[in-house]
Amino acid sequence: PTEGSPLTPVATVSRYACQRRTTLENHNKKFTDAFEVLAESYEFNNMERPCLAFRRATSVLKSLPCAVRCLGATQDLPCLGQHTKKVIEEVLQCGRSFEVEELLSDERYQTFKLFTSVFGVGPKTAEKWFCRGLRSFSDILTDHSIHLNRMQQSGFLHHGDISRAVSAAEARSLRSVIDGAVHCVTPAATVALTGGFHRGKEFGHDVDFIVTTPELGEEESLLPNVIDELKKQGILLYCNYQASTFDMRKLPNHHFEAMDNFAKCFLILRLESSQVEGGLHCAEGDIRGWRAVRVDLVSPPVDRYAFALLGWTGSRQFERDLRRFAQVERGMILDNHALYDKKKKEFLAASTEKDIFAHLGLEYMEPWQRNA
Ligand code: DGT
Ligand code: MG
Repeated sequence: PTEGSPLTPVATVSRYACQRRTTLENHNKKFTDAFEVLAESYEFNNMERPCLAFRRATSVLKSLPCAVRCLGATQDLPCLGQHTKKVIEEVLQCGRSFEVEELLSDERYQTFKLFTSVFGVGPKTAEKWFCRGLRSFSDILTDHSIHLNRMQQSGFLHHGDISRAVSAAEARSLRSVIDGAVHCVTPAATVALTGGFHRGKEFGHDVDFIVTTPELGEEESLLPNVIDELKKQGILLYCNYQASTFDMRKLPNHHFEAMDNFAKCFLILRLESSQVEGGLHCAEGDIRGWRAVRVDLVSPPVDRYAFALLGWTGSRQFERDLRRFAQVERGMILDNHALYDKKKKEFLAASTEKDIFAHLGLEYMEPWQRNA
């Protein structure tokens, strides 16, 4: 039998992304690209369940070691419902899905896609603008009854640059920029690259870092000082700093969509072309000599470092399933701050990511295997 035929015995695929090693090599891109459009469209319509169903299905197909070549090959796979199978069948037969094609040319989908590409604009704002009959950036920017917050103003100002992907070379260069600024203000502090680049991605929409201090409590002044330093260097184009609201007595929250309570800042930085090996990944920026890049810094207390690292490394689907696994299979609550055992009524401490996998009774997975 050929690869992917229903006669080939396949090892059972777990319902949880945290039990599937998923690298960046996706053999089922033609299906997962279609699913992504559907998931996004449901997200734009505030329909969480079907949105998550398509995200889960995407993640299952991404984990497979080979391409799905017939519908029969999907029969033992978890998380694939009728709707997803119908799309797979269409793609197998016609090379495309008509439902997806229709969405891609749908005015509502296109407008939401455009509006949510702006930093600071989510589906709710996009909906508000769409309902007012706005369809383009110029519609928004010339409508004086629309109030843009500071984040959205910067989002529009730098849209050309920050809507372009950040390359791994640019992420490396930003790492030395952040390293420099952090060590200038706190020599003992540590900087770790996290998010998609930590999982080995070649491109990302931003660059994420975790910074902390070896001395508990010293992290409190870290980000404000780093921000001052970046300002002094003249490379801070936008900054939204959120002080910590972390309360260690509080139980963790298994809802992934809630952001964590660590001190963090969402930045737009100016990256010089001369600092990037091979130049910028942004043609306009290369001519100009610099580009704007989105950077997130999060600064947990050192005793929560492992939880923060695990939570910020992603992928989002990996994180959702890690929390769901903890809750459903282990009776534990996991978030970016802590792990709590509900039966024993106790917090489980961890100083490395491996400790957390071990508490959960999961085999350890390297960041590059978490591309669910
Ligand atoms: P990208 O798009 O190339 O930047 O891809 P990622 O994986 O770096 O995604 P990003 O930067 O949006 O988020 C990095 C990680 O941060 C993500 O994998 C999990 C965490 N994170 C981001 N947003 C949220 C959120 O709303 N809630 C929670 N709990 N974690 C989040
Ligand atoms: Mg990222």
